[in-house]
Amino acid sequence: MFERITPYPGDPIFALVDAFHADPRPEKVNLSIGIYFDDAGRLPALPSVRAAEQRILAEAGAKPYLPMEGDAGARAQVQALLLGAGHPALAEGRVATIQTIGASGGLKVGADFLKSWFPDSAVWVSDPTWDNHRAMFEGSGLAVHTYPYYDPASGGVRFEAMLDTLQGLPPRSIVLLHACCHNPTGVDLTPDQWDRLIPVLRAAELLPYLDLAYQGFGDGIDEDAYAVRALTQAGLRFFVANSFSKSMSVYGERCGALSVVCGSAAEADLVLGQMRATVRRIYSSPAMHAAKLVAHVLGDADLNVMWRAEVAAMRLRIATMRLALHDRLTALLPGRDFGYFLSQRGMFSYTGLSAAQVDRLRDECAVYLIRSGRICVAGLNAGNVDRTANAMAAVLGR
Ligand code: KET
Repeated sequence: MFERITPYPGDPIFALVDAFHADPRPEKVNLSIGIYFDDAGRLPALPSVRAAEQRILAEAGAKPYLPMEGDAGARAQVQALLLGAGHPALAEGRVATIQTIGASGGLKVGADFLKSWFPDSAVWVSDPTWDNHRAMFEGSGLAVHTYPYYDPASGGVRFEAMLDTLQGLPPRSIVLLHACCHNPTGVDLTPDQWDRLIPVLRAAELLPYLDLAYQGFGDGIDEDAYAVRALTQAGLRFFVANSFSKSMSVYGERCGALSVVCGSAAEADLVLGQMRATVRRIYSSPAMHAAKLVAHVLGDADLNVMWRAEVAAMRLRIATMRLALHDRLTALLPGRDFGYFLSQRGMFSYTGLSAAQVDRLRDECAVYLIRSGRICVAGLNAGNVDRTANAMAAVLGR
């Protein structure tokens, strides 16, 4: 019956985490997965989230199913976080939001929804992107292509080439965009570039799909929502999947949402209805604890302030590590330009290290990063940044 099933080679990111944990070398450094670690190398439990959990425990009671679309309080908080409280689009009722199983669940529900209602549309993702984007959309039966994005020569965005490609796409093509903290490159569009992109999306009648997994890790919680707000302001209809995995350090709780900004309340009702139907067919309804966490942390004024400060501290620590790695590498290899560590945004840096150099870092120095050369800067700390810089300099210098 099952002999013909091919073996799963494993996911490149999760497999590397397993390899890291199995490595007996005590000095090992984990820069693989997109997880924020504190300066002691620990996964933080944010005080705002812990306070929310205490309240949730205190009021623990019956545990009915949530509705397919999730908890109303959590959904309203997500909308306010994305657009800013009191945004006219919210008052107009033209945003349809469902609580999802992390951003991944949101991306998947959106992909299935799009396959049902836009079956002839193809998906266009940045070159490069998070590998799972392609896997998820292809898994829903949609064709996936790439548009030009990262320019290895300049370390910037091939913005004109990106616009050229996008303006030539068939109407209703789906364009996956990283709202901030581009994974894997750390290279984002500037607000000016978003402002130039939006008319192109509109003129070509494209369907933007934003992935916002790192809100708060770029320039700030509101700053990182620039794309969401600018697209809404421009009157575009679009999808946005957002995550709290990183910003609340609740990876295993699977807190996320999918929102669709629509043209009217009537449209939003139709979209919400079919998103509910899509959820019912996949996992029926989302998780209650995840909903309560989001609703409490964002919905309680004190916890919200606390959380914003915690996110700012994580963002600042990453910036400090970027600077430390930059300075150390510049001292070790004075002829080279490591300015990209400072200009890139979010958890990730694209180092330009080749797969062979990445393999050497792992084998010879116990420094783990994925083979694209992406490092998770949030895995660096005061105790390992010098060692990491020395190891990188050694493989770069030879
Ligand atoms: N979108 C992006 C762009 C992303 O980098 C991740 C996770 C997710 C969505 C998933 O978010 P969640 O809400 O937890 O479902 N990325 C890291 C971990 C992973 O690969 O799953 C990473 O790239 O290392």
